[in-house]
Amino acid sequence: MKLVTCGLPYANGKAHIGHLRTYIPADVYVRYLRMMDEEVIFVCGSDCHGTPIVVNAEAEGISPRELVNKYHKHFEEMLKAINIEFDYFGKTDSEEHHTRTKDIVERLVKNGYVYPKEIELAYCPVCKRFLPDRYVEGICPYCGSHARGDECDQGCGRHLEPGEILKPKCKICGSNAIYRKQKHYFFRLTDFKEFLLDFLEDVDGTENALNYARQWVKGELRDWCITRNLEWGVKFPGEDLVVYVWVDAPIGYITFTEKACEKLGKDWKEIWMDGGEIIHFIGLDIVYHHCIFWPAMLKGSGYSLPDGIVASGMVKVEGKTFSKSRGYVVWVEEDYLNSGFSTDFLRYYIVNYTSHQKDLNFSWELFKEKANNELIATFGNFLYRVFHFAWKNFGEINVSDVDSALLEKISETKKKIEKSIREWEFKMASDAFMELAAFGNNYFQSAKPWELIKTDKEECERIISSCLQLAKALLIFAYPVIPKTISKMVEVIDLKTDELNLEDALKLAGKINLRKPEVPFEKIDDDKIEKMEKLMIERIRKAEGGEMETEISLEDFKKLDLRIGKIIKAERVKKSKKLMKLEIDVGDEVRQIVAGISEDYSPEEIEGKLVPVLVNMKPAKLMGVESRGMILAADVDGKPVLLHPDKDVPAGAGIR
Ligand code: B3M
Ligand code: ZN
Repeated sequence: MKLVTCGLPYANGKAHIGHLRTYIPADVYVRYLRMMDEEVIFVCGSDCHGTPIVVNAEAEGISPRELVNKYHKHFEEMLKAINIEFDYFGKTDSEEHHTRTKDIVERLVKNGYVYPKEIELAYCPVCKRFLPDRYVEGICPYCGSHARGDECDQGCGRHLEPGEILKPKCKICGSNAIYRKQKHYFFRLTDFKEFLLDFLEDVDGTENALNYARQWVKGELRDWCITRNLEWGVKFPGEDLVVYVWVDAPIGYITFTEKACEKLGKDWKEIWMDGGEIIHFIGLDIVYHHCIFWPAMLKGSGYSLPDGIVASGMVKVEGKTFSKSRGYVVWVEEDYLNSGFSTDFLRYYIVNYTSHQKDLNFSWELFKEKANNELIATFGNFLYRVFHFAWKNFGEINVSDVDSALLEKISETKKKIEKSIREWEFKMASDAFMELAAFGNNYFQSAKPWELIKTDKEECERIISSCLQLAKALLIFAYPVIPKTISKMVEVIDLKTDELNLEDALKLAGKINLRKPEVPFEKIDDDKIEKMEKLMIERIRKAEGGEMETEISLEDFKKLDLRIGKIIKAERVKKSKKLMKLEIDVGDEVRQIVAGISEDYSPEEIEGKLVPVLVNMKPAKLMGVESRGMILAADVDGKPVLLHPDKDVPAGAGIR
């Protein structure tokens, strides 16, 4: 029995493309394995503990439990929408999880791998509390970058031990923290150096992860502080402390396996106690935890070790490093699903953009091209043409005689896919079926069945039979990547997705009673992509502007030179429906200002009126007419309504 897991999302925020970068390939992997007759259990769940949760809950003004429930539900919905089908998607704040974590910690204690030690911890004298992990920010002692409590998130990426961060500041109130002594518990990671070196030689997985980890272990290992001053989390036995979130989070893999097995009528111990096969899919940023801490914990407590650690490369958005705070992000719900794009487009993009280990760049333009040119014009086109032709001209057809060159091609593709999957090369697998579809298009095009049907119906039937066999193979090969579309398409030739098997791609389809096919995909139009790009630019701009966007200081406000001006003269701008040229006395001079009020006011009715003016507006030319300043008006459904002072005031009176 094989277990496949995905890194657990923190239940403190919404799903984004960074999550999918790992989850979609893992889901694709599992679907292929199942079509290769492997028995696989696939689990994941919400990471509910640690300061990432507590700090965000505090910021949202709700309890950690409320926060966790909210985002857990969100993730469940997103996974369902994207067709990522875990056998179990759990939560680490469940009772079973507390029990399993307690068991492992107690075993580590019993086996002599845990010891207490007094350490200096960051403490906020204003908030009067210790500052675990994300409660403290400061400087990374290794690279000098700005870092948060337990990780150098903006610099070298190292895990930081409590007390290591330099110039600590309280994240909540901003005061300088001081260091104070307190007793904590440590795991003897240094005892595992030899074990880890061997483990990292033997374990399967992607080189990006393993190479890093080997370097770290060859360098210096330090014992690991595994307790924290928090209320929320799994209690450390006998103390008023909880275990560090990175102790309990990976144990979630075990808890969730137990739950999945309960559901499926299997025995979880076969995996975690008797050495079943365990494969972890993770992001590059959590390699240290999965290749070093986790195997040492498992070894120290007598559980089975992972057999494969597969790390996905990093994510870029429109060419820039993924960053939620800087706006380089694609939100699964808000951006993608709410815009109505087919989820299969995104699955294909993520799998097919590049090798699993390399950086994936998400660009809306490329997204459109890949969907329109590859999935629609190549893949969908072949299926639809063949199905439609066969349905219209034959209805029922017996696929018993298939061109041997075609069968050969199908067999080659199948081998390529099997090999790619074993090597974690999901792009190669999807390239393989895309090439087969292109081959199919050529075959159909050069055989010209639309002519043959008139001249040689028998030959035409042979050609279409061959094409149908190819179509059947394509449905099977592509199912793991684009399951939603394929579930719909298989109905045309009466297949069932839960019975699909790679071997069947070569078995002759036999008698088929065709159903009328639907068009497999809807084309993506330029407008929609432009809208997405605009949205992205807007978000980045906002992020750059930072605070300015929402709140401005009195200082900022004082930069505006706002005065009451008197309209001396008004005249419509020639050839413009909207614009009116105004001469306005702003106290010390008369300004020429162009305003978009011609549709709503006549020059006569506004001459002599007092209006507010932004005097230090950058000069601009509107329809070739210079404008120095801007009049302010109320905006009522896009129509301007002029504003006038309550009493008569002199031109040039300031506005505060
Ligand atoms: N929640 C960290 C992260 O999302 C963490 C993964 C846990 S995997 C056991 O980066
Ligand atoms: Zn650093």
